[in-house]
Order: sequence, then structure tokens, then C-alpha cells
Amino acid sequence: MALDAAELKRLKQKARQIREEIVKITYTCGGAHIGGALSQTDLMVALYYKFMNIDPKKPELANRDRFILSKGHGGVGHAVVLGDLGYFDKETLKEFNKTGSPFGMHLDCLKVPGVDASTGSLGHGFSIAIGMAIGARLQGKKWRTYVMLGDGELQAGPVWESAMAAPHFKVTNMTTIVDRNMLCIDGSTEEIMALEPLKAKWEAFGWKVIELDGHDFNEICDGIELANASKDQPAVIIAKTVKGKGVDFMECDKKWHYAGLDDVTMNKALESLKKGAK
Ligand SMILES: Cc1ncc(C[n+]2csc(CCOP(=O)(O)OP(=O)(O)O)c2C)c(N)n1
Repeated sequence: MALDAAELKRLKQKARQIREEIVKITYTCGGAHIGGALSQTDLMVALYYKFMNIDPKKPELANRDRFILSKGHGGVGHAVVLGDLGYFDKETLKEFNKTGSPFGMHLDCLKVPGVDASTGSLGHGFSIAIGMAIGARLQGKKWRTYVMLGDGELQAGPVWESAMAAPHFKVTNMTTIVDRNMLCIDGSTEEIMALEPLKAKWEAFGWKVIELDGHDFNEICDGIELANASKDQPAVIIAKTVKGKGVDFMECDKKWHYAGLDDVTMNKALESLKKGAK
């Protein structure tokens, strides 16, 4: 169902603000995985500001929904969201990835409130999420697990072991999202190790597959609702996204997978985000 105009505006504005903060932190910390952080933003905003049952003042709340960023290098974007929600003092993000700071490039669940699993070694967050979801079911708990994978991450073998396990164990209290921005660390996923036909692969493993535009909040919200309602098979959302989304000179360019910003590029990036805002 289409979001009402006020809700759509709220989510879009939040996403723009999160992207601006990602740009600013990438500048202050000297370099970060900015391309993938920008591609995942709308999906994360929908989850954290609309769907997830969480209380930032009680990060350990037993019945909270869980979120695992299996593409842990997007931690800069996750940290911005958590700081904005009030899990910790946002000002501390100025120290992101600096010596002595709680924030490493990949977030540590023992140091950063709101992080449900330490990730960064690609291919592992997915199996952690499945274990959490099975654990919740065994304990009769109603909370849900959300997990986000990068498409380049799908080139890692353990992903497919997990993809095989979830339908076998009917893990339907978990929603999986793939940030399908078509780029991995050093080029196109299709040139480096092809994933297509991706939908057919997930289906063959027993998943319900929902394909959508990962920058369209109406599609994202409908897709998450559909995935959450799937009771016979686990659901995966393949969200078509743009690496570097919102910053014109970064979009679809592998060079911005990991990069630093100087005064000129930061201002250009902020200007581009401002221009693109509707
Ligand atoms: C096991 C493992 N191998 C290699 C890396 C290095 N690495 C960091 S990001 C990345 C590419 C990931 O691509 P993708 O999942 O598509 O991320 P996105 O484009 O969304 O940033 C790689 C290979 C890693 N973090 N973990």
C-alpha cells in the first residue's frame, strides 16, 4: 500500500540526513566504505525508522528486533543511524575509526550499543542471523531478525551454506535483504564472478524472492511487509540499488567503494545530495 505523503517525506528526509552524515564522517575519519554505505541507506532507514521494534534507550531489550549488517564494511552508515536514533551520543562519531574510539570501521557489538553482531568478515553475518532466528523460535520469542548482505558478499561460499539451511529449517522469522548495487570491491559483480540469474538461484534454494527498487520507499516498505508475512518459506529481498547513491560523482563508480574526502570533494558531495533532494 502506498505510503501517505507525510510518511514518505519523513523517510526521504531522514535518508538524506543520514547520507549527509555519512559524507561528513568519511571526511573526518580519513576514509570509509562510502559507496556501499550510501547504497544501503534507504533500506536501513525503512527498517530502523519504520519497521523494527527497538528502544534506543534500552539497547539490550530482550524482545527487540535484531539487525545484522552482514556487509559489515557498511558500518559507517550503520553507526550514523544508531547515533541518530540515540543509542549513543552522536558527537562521539567525530572519533569514528580513530585510535581509542569505540568505533572501528567494522562495528564491534561489545563496544557500540545497538549492534547485534560484530561483522566485517564477509559471509558470516548471515549464518549468525539464522542462528539468532532459530534461537528465538526455540524460545518461543516473537522478535524478528533482519539481515543485510552485499551482492559482492554473495560471492563468499558460506552465504550459500546459509541460503541452503534457512529453507530447510523453515526460518521464516527472519527477513533477508541483498543490497544489489552490482559492484563489489573492484568492479562489476558480473565480471568478477557472475551472480546472475540471482533470483533463480535463491528460488532454487527454496526462498521466496522479492525484487524491488532499493531507493523507492513505497516499494521497500511493501517488500518488507511481504517478506515478513511469508510463513512457508524464508523471504529474501533483492533490492536494486546504486552504489554511491545520492552523490552524483560517486554513483556506479567502483573508485568510491572505499575512499577519503578532502574539503573540495566533501563540499561537492554535500551539494550533490542537496540538489538531489526532492
Ligand atoms: C571474507 C572477506 N573477504 C574480503 C573482504 C574485503 N572486502 C571488503 S568489502 C568487499 C566487497 C564487498 O562487496 P559488496 O558486498 O557488494 O559491498 P558493497 O558494494 O555493498 O559495499 C570485500 C571483498 C572482507 N571484508 N571479508
